[in-house]
Amino acid sequence: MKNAQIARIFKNIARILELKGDNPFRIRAYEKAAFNIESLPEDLDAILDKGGLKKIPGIGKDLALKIEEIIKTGTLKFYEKLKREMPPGLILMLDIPGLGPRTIKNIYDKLKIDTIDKLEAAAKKGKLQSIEGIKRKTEENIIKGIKLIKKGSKRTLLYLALNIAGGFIDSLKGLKGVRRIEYAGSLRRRKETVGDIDILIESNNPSMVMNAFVKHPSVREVIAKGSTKASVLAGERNIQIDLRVVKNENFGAALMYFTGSKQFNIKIRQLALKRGYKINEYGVFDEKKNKRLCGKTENEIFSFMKMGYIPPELREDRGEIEASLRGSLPELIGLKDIKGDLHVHSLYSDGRASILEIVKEAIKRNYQYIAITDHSQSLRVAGGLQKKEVYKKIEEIKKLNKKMRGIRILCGTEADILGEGKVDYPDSILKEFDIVIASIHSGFKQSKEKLTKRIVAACKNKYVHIIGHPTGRLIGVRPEYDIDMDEVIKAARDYNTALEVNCHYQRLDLGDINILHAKNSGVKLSLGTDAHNLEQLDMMGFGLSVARRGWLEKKDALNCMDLKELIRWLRG
Ligand code: DGT
Ligand code: CA
Ligand code: CA
Ligand code: ZN
Repeated sequence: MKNAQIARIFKNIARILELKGDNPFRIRAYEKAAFNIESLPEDLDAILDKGGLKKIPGIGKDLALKIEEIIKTGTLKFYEKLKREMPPGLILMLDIPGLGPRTIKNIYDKLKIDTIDKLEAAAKKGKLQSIEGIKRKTEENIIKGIKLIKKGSKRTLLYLALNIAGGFIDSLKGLKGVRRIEYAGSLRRRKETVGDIDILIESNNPSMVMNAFVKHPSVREVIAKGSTKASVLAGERNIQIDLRVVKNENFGAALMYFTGSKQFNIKIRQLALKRGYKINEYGVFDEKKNKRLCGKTENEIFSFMKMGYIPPELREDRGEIEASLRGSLPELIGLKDIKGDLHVHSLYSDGRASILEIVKEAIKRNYQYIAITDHSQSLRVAGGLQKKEVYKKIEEIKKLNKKMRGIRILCGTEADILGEGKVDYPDSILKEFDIVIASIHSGFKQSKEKLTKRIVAACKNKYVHIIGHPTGRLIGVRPEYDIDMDEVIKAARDYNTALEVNCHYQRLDLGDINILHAKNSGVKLSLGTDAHNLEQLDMMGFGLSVARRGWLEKKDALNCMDLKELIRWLRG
């Protein structure tokens, strides 16, 4: 039994429990276990033999016993029983945006609809309206959502791909004879979604590497296996992984070639050709003299081309080659530049951690400040704070600030932008916060004009510092809402309001191109994890990836200011 299959069973259990309306913590435990198992560099069989199951993060006694049962019997009684209670089509329906488990169950109970195709047909005929809470508009959204998942399912979110790829890297890097190992392709460029995973290895024993690769516990199918190239399908999503093994002297050239992007490669080659050289995946060549000039490292190639080193995140042919030739590449923002997280939810609203717990994590990360930005009064489903609770929170933070050394807690809110562009607290309360994010959480389907007006109005509000997740997209699940980004950027610039780079792996909002556009217009960006629990504070890394792809520099981001400077900006 492969790890990938066991992960799939846990994932499915989580989904069935979701349909049954089970305890959210229990559901989350199964999801987390599945996620961790997928990236394990070692077979669960082997771990079981060593008695190490419970050492896997997220695996307690109960789950360890379940893993053991699956390995020993090939199945899990608990899962088989659950499956009999729920048709497989319903589980797939959970992926449809805006369609919750309760409604899915209702549709099934009342209309006997148990596949996505049947659901689509019924929505088209207007038959779902017999279900409570479903209107014509809901049906249209369901149809749109089905289209989106049918199209979007081919690409994988960056964080999932990194998790799977990390498991392979961990197990392969320990092999004798593996000298270097790197991600290539869109994963190395940290694109928000990847089509497939590319891995490059330097080794003088390719056949040994190939054998270990196809035997990795996450592999579900071997598509091709040659002497230096192999492709497999891996993990619960069956994502393709391409592996190439090259020699030391070719590594740099191969890494550059397989990192791409394709457009970047084409331009670099053209540039070389103009100068009388040829670049391919083996190196740089002088064709006339029939001589190889370099290619051991990427640096060698960039210097040969008289260019500065171009970070992988920039290699999209968006002007980086020209900038590099001119010596004017941006100095990209990095983790070391981040002085604090500006979007975190606590127990006060729908977060899972107390302010003190969050602050301790912030200290571990060497932050100078952390903004606790809970939801506002109208967002009752997410525990939005009523007036009285706001004052209680202000008091708690005041006390903590007196007690804690080396960190400043900013009392903030993520306030809703209401229907007409008003912010969800009166000025008398807004002015009490150190920091105010304003976000849209309702009316996604309004006209472009109306949505744009709402955000522009929020930018104008003198108490609003940041517009949260400005486009509202959920990658592969919900498209951006229809707004005029040029107008929003202009308003942000004119009223000195920052736009957020929401670091949540499913949002990454703004995305790379909008970040670049905002930066070039002189708008400040603010990185916030939108963390709802402690582990999500690590999502800063994803936000940094997308920020780097958007050419963001230290000077462009609020969170790179030190505390004094930030406070001055917030008050100014
Ligand atoms: P993906 O997988 O769709 O997210 O995007 P990539 O960029 O990872 O594309 P992939 O996996 O097809 O190929 C990896 C790299 O190999 C790509 O970024 C550049 C290079 N490459 C692949 N095919 C070609 C090609 O036809 N011409 C050139 N110049 N480079 C290519
Ligand atoms: Ca790829
Ligand atoms: Ca590939
Ligand atoms: Zn939000």
